[in-house]
Amino acid sequence: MISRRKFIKTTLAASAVPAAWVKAGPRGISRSTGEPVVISTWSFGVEANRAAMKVLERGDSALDAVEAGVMVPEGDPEMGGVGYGGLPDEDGHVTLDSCIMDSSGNAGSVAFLQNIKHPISVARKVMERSDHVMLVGEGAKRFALIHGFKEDNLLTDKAREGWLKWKEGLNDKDNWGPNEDHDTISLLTQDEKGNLAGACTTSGLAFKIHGRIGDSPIIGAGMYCDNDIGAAGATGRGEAVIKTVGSFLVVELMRQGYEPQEACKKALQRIMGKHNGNPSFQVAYIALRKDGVTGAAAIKDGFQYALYQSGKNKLHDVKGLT
Ligand code: SD4
Repeated sequence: MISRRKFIKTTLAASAVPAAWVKAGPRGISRSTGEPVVISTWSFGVEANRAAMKVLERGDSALDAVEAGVMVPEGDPEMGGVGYGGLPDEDGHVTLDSCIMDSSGNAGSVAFLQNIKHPISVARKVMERSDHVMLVGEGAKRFALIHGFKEDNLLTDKAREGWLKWKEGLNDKDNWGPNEDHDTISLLTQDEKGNLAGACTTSGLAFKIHGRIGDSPIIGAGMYCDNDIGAAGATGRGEAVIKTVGSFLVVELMRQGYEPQEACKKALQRIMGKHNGNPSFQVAYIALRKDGVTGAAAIKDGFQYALYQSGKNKLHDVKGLT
């Protein structure tokens, strides 16, 4: 059995915390500029970033900005992975997962929510108008309706056609989620005061089992924000993210002194290590540190993230780790 002394010695060595960081401590991350920053997942993040930056440039909060940003793909019927137009579950129901966190560590979340176009705004209401963090299903919908949200049919003809095609093609190799199109938006912001916020919203894996909830509404899995350190968000195979508490892990690695990029990479390596180094699925993380430095990493090629910083809103390709 490993002795306590040996355990502490080996884990300290393995954590490779930079000496400068040990001196400065977690509050040693300072902010170099007052410039707002927005980072988000996938190519539609460019539009979402634009909406979020508009809010930040007005001088409004990081929280207002993340909500406004992710509402763009949520409201877009052409977007198959988020909100209205999202691909349904195996029974043809569009079920939505969302979470939001502010700079004070407040959090709100909804899961398995149906017929409400902007789940992120319901998540924010849960945060601000209840003393709970997470509401699911019928209860979440009832909460939304009493707060003035309207019911909508979220299943577009395009998504219904896609679902029918999937159903007609069912075979014995089907694995409830053959579709590796990833479309979740995680979006992180920093406002001019230096405060951070994060949001994550999705219709989840296409054609999932009815009732399945992914990582996106789970605080610490799909997204996490700690105003002293940084924020992180996820996209990809939610089950793998939940099992490693992915976004929380990225933030904790930044707390230990890892650069945002390295923190994303290390958190993915945790997943890869549990799948013989080469999982068959995609997971990607984005990170925004308190000093405005960002990072991103993905298991597979094909991941893109959008970064709006220093007046430029650009899409970046990420090379996969496998
Ligand atoms: C989920 N993480 O429900 C989500 C899916 C996703 O891009 O990210 N798609 O597991």
